[in-house]
Amino acid sequence: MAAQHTILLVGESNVGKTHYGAQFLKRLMVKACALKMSGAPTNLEAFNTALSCLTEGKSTDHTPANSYVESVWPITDEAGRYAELVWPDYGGEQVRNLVTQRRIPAAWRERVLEATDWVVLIRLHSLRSEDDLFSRPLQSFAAVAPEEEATAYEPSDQARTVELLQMLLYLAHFHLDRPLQKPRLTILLSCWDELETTELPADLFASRLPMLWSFVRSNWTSPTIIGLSALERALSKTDADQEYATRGPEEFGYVVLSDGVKDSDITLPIQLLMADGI
Ligand SMILES: Nc1nc2c(ncn2[C@@H]2O[C@H](COP(=O)(O)OP(=O)(O)OP(=O)(O)O)[C@@H](O)[C@H]2O)c(=O)[nH]1
Ligand SMILES: [Mg+2]
Repeated sequence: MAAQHTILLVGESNVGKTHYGAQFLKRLMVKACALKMSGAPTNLEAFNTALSCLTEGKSTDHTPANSYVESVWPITDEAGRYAELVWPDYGGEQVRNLVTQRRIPAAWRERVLEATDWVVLIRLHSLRSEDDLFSRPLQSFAAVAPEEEATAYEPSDQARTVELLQMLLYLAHFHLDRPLQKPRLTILLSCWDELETTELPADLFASRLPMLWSFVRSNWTSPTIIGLSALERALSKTDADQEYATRGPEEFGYVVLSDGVKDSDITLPIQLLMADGI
């Protein structure tokens, strides 16, 4: 029986969801990965613009805030396992709004309930590292006038992400009395090339976002942390990258697996989920 892998792909605006989707799809189309397209994909429109920009060596635009499209890609892996991959593309503001408005639209509730695997994209380079008790002396917090503090309060990027995961877990009726095996959680540290690091993805994650790491590690039995560079380098919206245009976008992009091994097959995070079974 065909497994349906409905990915709950979670990422705020500007983390690289659209470029990853387009690069993934391109790999499937030109057969430059271990996964094979084994039927007709549907709803490719969401990625058409991105695909044509990448072919010219340019990056594509921000996805409109209210848009939400699901594309379905029938795929088989090297062991012959078949899956329908349901891949969404949407404006990342929707994810930010779930937390700030503390209301889950019905459509998002359904998506959370239907998802088999959770894949969270985090772009470390654009996250703020907050001042806290560990980086500033206590007096500097006491010195802030109470009213000022009240208006300026905003949860940190880490706290917001923990809150988001907690809301999703609650919605999906998962209990945290023991660490979860399902839904499997994969964290992709996107735009890995920007970080210019040789650290292991999990080590970097743990040192940059210790609170989030601790939440993830204590609530999932085996979270997977992978570095992802869907593009391999920064692209401009206006000036074409000639090498991209001549060699083709499928020649660019890589993942850094948990053990630090770099691989040009950016579909690997999904292959790992398929190999693990449902
Ligand atoms: N350096 C580098 N830049 C990347 C990579 N992937 C995406 N980008 C850039 O990051 C920016 C955001 O990428 P998008 O794919 O549009 O992000 P998104 O998550 O779809 O954002 P919204 O549509 O606003 O939700 C774009 O300017 C991309 O060119 C990468 O692997 N490396
Ligand atoms: Mg987008």
